[in-house]
Amino acid sequence: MTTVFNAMARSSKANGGHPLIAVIGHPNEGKSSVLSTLTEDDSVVVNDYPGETTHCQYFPVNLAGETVLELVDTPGFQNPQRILDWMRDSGKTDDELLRACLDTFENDPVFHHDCQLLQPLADGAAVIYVVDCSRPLLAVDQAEMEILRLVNKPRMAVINFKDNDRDYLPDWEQAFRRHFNVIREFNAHQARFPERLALLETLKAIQQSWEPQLNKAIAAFEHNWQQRRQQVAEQILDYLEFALQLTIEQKVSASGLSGSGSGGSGSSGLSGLGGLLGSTSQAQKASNEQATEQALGHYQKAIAEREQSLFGSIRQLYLHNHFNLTLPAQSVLHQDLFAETTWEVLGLTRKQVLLAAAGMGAGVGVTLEAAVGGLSAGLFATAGALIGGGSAWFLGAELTRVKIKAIPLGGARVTVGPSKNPQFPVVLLDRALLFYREIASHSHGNRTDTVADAGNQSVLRDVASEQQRQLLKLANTLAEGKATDKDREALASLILSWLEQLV
Ligand SMILES: Nc1nc2c(ncn2[C@@H]2O[C@H](COP(=O)(O)OP(=O)(O)OP(=O)(O)O)[C@@H](O)[C@H]2O)c(=O)[nH]1
Ligand SMILES: [Mg+2]
Repeated sequence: MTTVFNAMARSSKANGGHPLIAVIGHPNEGKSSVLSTLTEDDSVVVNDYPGETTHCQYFPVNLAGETVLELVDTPGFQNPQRILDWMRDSGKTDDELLRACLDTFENDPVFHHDCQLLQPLADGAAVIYVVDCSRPLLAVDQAEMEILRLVNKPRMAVINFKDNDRDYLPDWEQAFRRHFNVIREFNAHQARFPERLALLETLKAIQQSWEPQLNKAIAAFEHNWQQRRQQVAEQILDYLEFALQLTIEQKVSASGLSGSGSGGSGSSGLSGLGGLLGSTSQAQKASNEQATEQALGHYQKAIAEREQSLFGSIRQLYLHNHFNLTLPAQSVLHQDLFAETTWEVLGLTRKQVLLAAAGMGAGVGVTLEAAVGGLSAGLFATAGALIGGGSAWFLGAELTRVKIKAIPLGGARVTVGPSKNPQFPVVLLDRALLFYREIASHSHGNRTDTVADAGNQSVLRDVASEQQRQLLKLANTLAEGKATDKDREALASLILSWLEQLV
């Protein structure tokens, strides 16, 4: 997919008529973080160290080859009081003041940052003034705001709370009222897509002539997000199809068998395996066990790898390309797909499975009992434990079929999969939805590990029972390779409707 964003061209000027907005403020207040979140660009440098940004960087937002909006990251003010004193003495205002100020200070290294941040204003930029209002208002802040008032560019104040302390807010608000028409709270670490759009909406109020371009940009952002969600829904569908249809075959070495597969007949599930094990030698049992274990291992690995590739692709679609964001510590996604905890926390409840699967007929079959049985009793134990544990494992909770079949010229073949467990698609889907929720709600300016936890519990336990029924039915047709285009479309749109509710 081509993204609407393009942060490559970093030296553009507002000569194309599109809105140009400089993000300005005191050092270390979160300017770069706000810009990163607004442009969905995690290549913007954000750092604890004040003075991280030392020169302007331009971040155009491109839509179908056209720049509709451009944000400028700027260094923080270094000498606001001295600049303000000079400005007051100059007796000038507006553009004349701006130009005179740049002419006077641009070759003085002491004023390098101040001139850098004022330059975009001379190029026609409006101002987003970012302040962390969880700290007290200082004289330098008043000086910065006064400079912005004197040069008189369209401007809004953006309150970015770095802490929860709101005690100083009244002082700030009073100062803002003197210098800005528009004031908006926007948290660079927490703002999600709707809040970002709301900020763009607000920009219309500071520069009316930009309204058509801003409307166009907002519509394009919305369209782009819809497209991304559709892509994610399709990718999840492909992943489900892969996992539900997967079978792994493993040859059992003939050397391990005492006879030439005499006991092995075409068989499936517990009775087949039990029959085979009951009538063969110890060596044969060991070989069968080993092959089954290997096949189950390959089966789980193939699905886990496919899940990781899906996750990587969702991450890319949501433009988390540079910063390796960490999921909340308590997220169930830290657990393996086949870990017991995963199956306890995700999937439907016993009652929901029974209700949703009612009337589905043989498609779910014996595994329905399995799915609502004791899921915690070693569901994904290794094959060794599985065989050693005997029937309890299978009857308790069968994830997938294991077939062992003798081969005419000696040896046998173990087949694992496809899974007919009705919880299987639900757990796979629940994990994909959870991952999507974390990624799509993670703001690009947030580079810390303290991601707001959106909750760990199953998404699908909370959807309407009719949707759960539909999901099980459609997943079953997918698993059996009988899904028509209409079934696939129905499942994709069901997934899409859940994705839409998550951000
Ligand atoms: N908790 C929290 N921290 C934030 C927020 N915004 C920024 N920070 C942190 O504040 C520090 C400075 O953020 P930057 O975005 O680099 O600030 P800046 O204003 O661009 O800084 P300079 O370029 O150095 O002037 C970083 O450690 C950020 O993670 C926020 O909304 N919440
Ligand atoms: Mg910065």
